[in-house]
Amino acid sequence: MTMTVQLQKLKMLIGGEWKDGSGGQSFSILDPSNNQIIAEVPRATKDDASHAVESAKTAFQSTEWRDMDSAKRGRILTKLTGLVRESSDELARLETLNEGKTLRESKGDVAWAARAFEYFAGLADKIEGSTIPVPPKRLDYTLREPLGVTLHIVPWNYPIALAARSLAPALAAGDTVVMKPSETTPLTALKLGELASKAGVPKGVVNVITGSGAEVGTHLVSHRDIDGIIFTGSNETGKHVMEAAAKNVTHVLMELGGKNPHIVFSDADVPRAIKAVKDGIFTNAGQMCWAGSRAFIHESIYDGFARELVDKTSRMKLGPGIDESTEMGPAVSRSRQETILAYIKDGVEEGAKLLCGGEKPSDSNLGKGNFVEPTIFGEVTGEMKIGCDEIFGPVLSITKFKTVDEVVSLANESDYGLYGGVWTSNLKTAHEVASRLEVGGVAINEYLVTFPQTPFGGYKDSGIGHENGIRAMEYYTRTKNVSINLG
Ligand code: TXE
Repeated sequence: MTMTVQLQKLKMLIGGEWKDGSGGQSFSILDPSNNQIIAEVPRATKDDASHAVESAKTAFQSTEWRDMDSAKRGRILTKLTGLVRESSDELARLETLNEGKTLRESKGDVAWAARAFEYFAGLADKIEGSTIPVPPKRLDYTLREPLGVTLHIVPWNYPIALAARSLAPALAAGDTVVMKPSETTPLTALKLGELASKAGVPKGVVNVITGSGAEVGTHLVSHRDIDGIIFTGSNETGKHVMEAAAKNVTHVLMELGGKNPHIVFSDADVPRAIKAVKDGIFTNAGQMCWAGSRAFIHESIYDGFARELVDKTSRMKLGPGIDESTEMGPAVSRSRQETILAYIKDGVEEGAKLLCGGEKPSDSNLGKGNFVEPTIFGEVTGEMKIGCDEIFGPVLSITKFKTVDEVVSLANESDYGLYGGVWTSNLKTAHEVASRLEVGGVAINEYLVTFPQTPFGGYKDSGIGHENGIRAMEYYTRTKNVSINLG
């Protein structure tokens, strides 16, 4: 399917104005299915970044937003929810053209983003402090105040969903925002900035700047006027961000990588489990922190399971996400494609058994895009690079296990601890494994599920703190204790 794309020249949102970069430079934004330029966005300078922080700080100090009746803030978020829903076709199309994922996935992500705004709209006037029993003739209570100017560093794999995931609670809390989307996928974040203004968010409360991580990101994370950083990305960058934040004692909320176990017991609903194991890794071409990249299958069902999984995987239709018949789109960039292929080569050299995929697709129509075949390895060990690194691509390893103890120990071998899946019809096994997995989230008898109302965060090297749910508000607000002597 071919598609004519009109080149968009976009601006970034600073202090309520749409601006070019002060250095006059721009980034070309590519469609990963063919590497054609689909948009130009400004390349922000450090000055632009400082200007965005200043605008957010002024908007915070002006108190219009943070002291607004919280029910009214909620109504503005409700309006934003409606605008996102009304624009969902455009947003989904933009997301697919920019990130590469299938249109069906983008529609799901946009719907999820709208739900996040809706959920936090409802929470805006329910952020309560407490009264605390203290010795007589005193009153002690706590106030939940907005955190301040929050910096949102958003990655490229779920651009709109992850932008909404942090923007919604920050706005509900009365914070002001500087958002820096990934330089690869800024289009839907810019659109969100536009919709937030349309919904009635005051000028300067939401700033969206398009700049590189190395230049603008580094500058922002060490800025004194940033009160909290919300970062989703790689562990390596996350550690740099934490170091910079430590110098200013800035709060951080981090969601980093994963190498997630997906466990199938012999008493599972096998056809559903096969589909979930396949979707759990090949959705978004495997570019997911919560990808079920390590599947553990009970030995009694392993052979049939593996045969059918490999068969279904080998028949997946690759193509541009915009084509409705596509089952898996490309990697987001040429460099990601190269990294994934290099991991596959390593896996073969280290002795893992390649069961399917492993190459760029042979279809010449896909040659200009960043496609990698969906790939499955057997006989992978935790010592191999492909067994322990987050590949962040369509590469699955499948391993046999015998007992609960063995599979729990294999699953917990990883330094990561983001997410895990368990398939069984035995309630006792399900609960036991869920409690023994060292991960921040477990899905039982389904995979890849998260709601704006359920906490999402990592154990071990996978992150700090929680997004989503009421608990997220603990991060986006500060607690002040007030103690009064009534004697
Ligand atoms: O991530 P980076 P990259 C993992 C995944 C992937 C790897 C590399 O394993 O293969 O990261 O991807 C901004 N200061 N995840 O290189 O560098 C950058 O502009 C401040 C997991 O794209 O972490 C972008 O907005 N910011 C993940 C964001 O950080 C900086 C999602 C993420 O980029 C910066 C994405 C700096 N010094 C990648 N350098 C997940 N948890 O879902 C970069 N950035």
